[in-house]
Amino acid sequence: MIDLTEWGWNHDWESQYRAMKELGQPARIIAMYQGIFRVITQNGESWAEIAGRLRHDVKTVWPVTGDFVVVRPSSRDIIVAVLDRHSELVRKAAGETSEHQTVAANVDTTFLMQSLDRDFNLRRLERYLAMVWQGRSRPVVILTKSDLAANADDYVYQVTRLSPGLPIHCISSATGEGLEELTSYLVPGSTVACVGSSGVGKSTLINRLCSGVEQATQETRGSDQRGRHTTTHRELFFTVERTLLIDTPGMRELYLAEGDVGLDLTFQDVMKWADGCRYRDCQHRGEPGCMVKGAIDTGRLDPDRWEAYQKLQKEILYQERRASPKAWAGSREQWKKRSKMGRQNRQAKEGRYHES
Ligand SMILES: Nc1nc2c(ncn2[C@@H]2O[C@H](COP(=O)(O)OP(=O)(O)O)[C@@H](O)[C@H]2O)c(=O)[nH]1
Ligand SMILES: [Mg+2]
Ligand SMILES: [Zn+2]
Repeated sequence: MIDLTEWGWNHDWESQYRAMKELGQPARIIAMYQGIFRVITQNGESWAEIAGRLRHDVKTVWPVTGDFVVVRPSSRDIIVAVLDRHSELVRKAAGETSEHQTVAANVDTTFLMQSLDRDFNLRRLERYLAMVWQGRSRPVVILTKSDLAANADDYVYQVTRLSPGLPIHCISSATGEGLEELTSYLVPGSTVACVGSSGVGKSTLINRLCSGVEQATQETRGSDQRGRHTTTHRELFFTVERTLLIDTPGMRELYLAEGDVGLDLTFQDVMKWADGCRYRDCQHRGEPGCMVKGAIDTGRLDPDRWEAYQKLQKEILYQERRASPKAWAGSREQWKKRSKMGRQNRQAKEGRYHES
């Protein structure tokens, strides 16, 4: 018998599941591979596929690694329900599509990983941060391969300037430097996902943190719907501290899906300046009393960061328009209304909004 609480099951999941008890038993997805899933239930690991009924329901949330689901035992378990997620990591799928790709679900902490040899890039880090904030998980920046960098502190400084208060660690899986700092995130029963470009050292780190438990490269064999044999990698692992770690596929480029909460949280400094502009619909293009321009001119706001913010905002709006063209028919008006509303919400939250 397996104790699912070790796999992150808790009272919240139990109360969601209570209404679905007659459907089957609870399970967590530990890997996915082209339509088949590796799941863990109280009886151990097995293969599962999604119920035909769910497959054709447009409202179905497609399960991903980290999801809690309800399965009906069968020769291959059948996934009959997906429990509501408390967090998720979602990006826009690559290419000319408005489809989303959920990378992992029910992630408490996300390790945003960049390596100090070639990969370090603040603009990319901003993208990842926006994705993590948007998905309601907690970001921790991990700069990897510190053994290859002579000036690791410079990089840390750059990230600190980007977002004061953001946890950041320099590590080396080769020498072990900094690894003990990460143990504070390895809370038993919690789930941590590693995200970042291919080659930054995600799997190597997971192997280190899991040493003696499991190997991140361990392969499981099964067969897909057409009966072909497939080899897949597990994506969810146990650390020594009984934390669950999710290895995500490296992304060459990250495109953001809809939602501007993540963007606002990632660019709090920019938001703060923009909220101070004299005119509420300031376009920050040289209007009198524009705080954004003022901040850039006096060196308090990095023009590259301002540009990055605008670029990501455009990208997200483009996504939203594609996703629901009707809602965006009066596009320009929507734009204005929307940015105004966002601003009023923020100001209301900070308790300094006055009707003017
Ligand atoms: N020098 C050095 N190399 C590392 C470190 N961590 C990983 N690597 C190497 O970087 C390469 C990519 O690592 P991998 O874990 O597969 O990256 P992933 O694609 O993010 O999973 C491998 O050759 C690793 O041996 C490190 O801390 N220092
Ligand atoms: Mg890997
Ligand atoms: Zn302005």
